[in-house]
Amino acid sequence: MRRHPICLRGNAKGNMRGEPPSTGTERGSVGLVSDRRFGFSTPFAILAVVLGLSAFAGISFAGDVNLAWNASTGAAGYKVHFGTASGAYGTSVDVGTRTTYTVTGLAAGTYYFAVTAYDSSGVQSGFSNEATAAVTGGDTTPPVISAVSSSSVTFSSATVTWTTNEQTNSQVDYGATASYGSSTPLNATLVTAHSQGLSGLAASATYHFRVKSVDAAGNPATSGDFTFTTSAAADTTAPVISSVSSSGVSGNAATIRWSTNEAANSQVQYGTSTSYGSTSALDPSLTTSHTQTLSGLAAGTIYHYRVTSKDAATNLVTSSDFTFKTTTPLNADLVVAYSFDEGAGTTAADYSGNSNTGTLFNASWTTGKYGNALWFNGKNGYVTAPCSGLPAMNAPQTIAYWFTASRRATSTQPVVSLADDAQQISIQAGFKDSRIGVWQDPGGWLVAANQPSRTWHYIVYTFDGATHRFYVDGDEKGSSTIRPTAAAPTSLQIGRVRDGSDYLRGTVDELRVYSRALSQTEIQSLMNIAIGSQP
Ligand SMILES: [Ca+2]
Ligand SMILES: [Ca+2]
Ligand SMILES: [Ca+2]
Repeated sequence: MRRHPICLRGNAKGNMRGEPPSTGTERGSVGLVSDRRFGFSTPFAILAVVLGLSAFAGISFAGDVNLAWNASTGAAGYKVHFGTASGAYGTSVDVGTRTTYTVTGLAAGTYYFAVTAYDSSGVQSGFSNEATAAVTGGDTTPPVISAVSSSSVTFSSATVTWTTNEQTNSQVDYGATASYGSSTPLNATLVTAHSQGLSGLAASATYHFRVKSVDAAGNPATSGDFTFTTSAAADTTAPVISSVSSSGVSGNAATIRWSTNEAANSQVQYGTSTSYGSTSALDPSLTTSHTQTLSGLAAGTIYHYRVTSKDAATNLVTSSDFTFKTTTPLNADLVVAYSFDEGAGTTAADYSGNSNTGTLFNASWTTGKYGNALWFNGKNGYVTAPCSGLPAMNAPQTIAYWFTASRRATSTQPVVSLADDAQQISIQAGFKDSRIGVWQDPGGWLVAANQPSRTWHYIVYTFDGATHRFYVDGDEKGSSTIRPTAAAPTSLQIGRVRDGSDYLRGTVDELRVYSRALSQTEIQSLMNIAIGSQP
């Protein structure tokens, strides 16, 4: 039996321990039993394990342990043994003839190492002395950050993403400068694909950010500086409306204008009450100066309206209520209209459409204010006509005509008499008691004025249901609120009263009767328009 006693020499610190062989005395095994018998007289190897943990720090990593030992004479190779309990080496590695070795990838903990030598016949020595190493931290390699980017950048938020080559937690530092100042909450979940949302950002601002990843062993990595710029702030403010106005109001249309303090679209809601009910066509163009035309309106009607504008961000504003009143056409409610322009014959056409054709008796054609007119002789000249559509005496009405007196009137001289056949009740416009005006019979003056000069004058009487007004040449000369008789006329007389007791001496032209009270403005318009050319 060939013996290979092992002499364990001291390690670097000079302490050396001899260990009994783990196997018996059979051939191929280390015969420490024999060695004990024969002593360590024949050294096979001189082994001393030196841990190079700190000495090799420059090339080592946490989790790695560097070992070195003395060469043993006659050794064909070495085996490194290690485990987590002293003397219990669960792992062995044949490292060949080398005398240094690095055990890698160890988890944190305390490890125990020893080395054996074997000869060319495979006979193995006993264990060398035991070296220990405390592995702390394990992984000391920081993560590698890549693919840092920002996305989904809005006026107040952004998303930052990145990847790491190992699983790490996630956090982002951000701020107005590369000094940052704000951080997202640490997301401790270990991942390699990272996403962090940033919120509460300022609009239209440039942000600096960096990402941070720490691996499970606590090795941190921080990216370089990146930036993104938030978009402009979202518009959440409705436009402000000003200068709402109506203009160009006619009998059936009106133009509505308004301004807004920012570009917005245009629409008008309108109707005969504050419930509106109608809307103009929406003009989607964005402008600060708005114009909408309303058409198809009813004449002489008060309209309520309000305007709406919506900005590009669909913030809507609606104005308060406004009103306008459509105009009434001059021919509205015209029930009798004689131009007396025929110039010949015994009839006078009614242009009102009511066919109240006048029949002439001893009335003469003459030159009028506009075209021709009729002259009444003060004795037996008159015109009589039916009175279709003529208002009752106490109903709103207007009697209007051009007149020129041949001489100053001192007696009753009716120009127009609207009479009730049955009771001879009448409303008469003309001269009475040296005045000019309108009276009811029986009764007296409803309203009157001094006689004007003996030239053409435009004489107008209106009653709106409450107030009588008397105009000469467009100027109001008198008014009253006398309650008139309720009789409805059944006869229209021009130039006399129905019973023939009084006759007019003078010229009458452009006689109109309305079933409504014209305004002074309308009267002033009417006096300049001949019936023949009235729209
Ligand atoms: Ca690492
Ligand atoms: Ca806005
Ligand atoms: Ca005429």
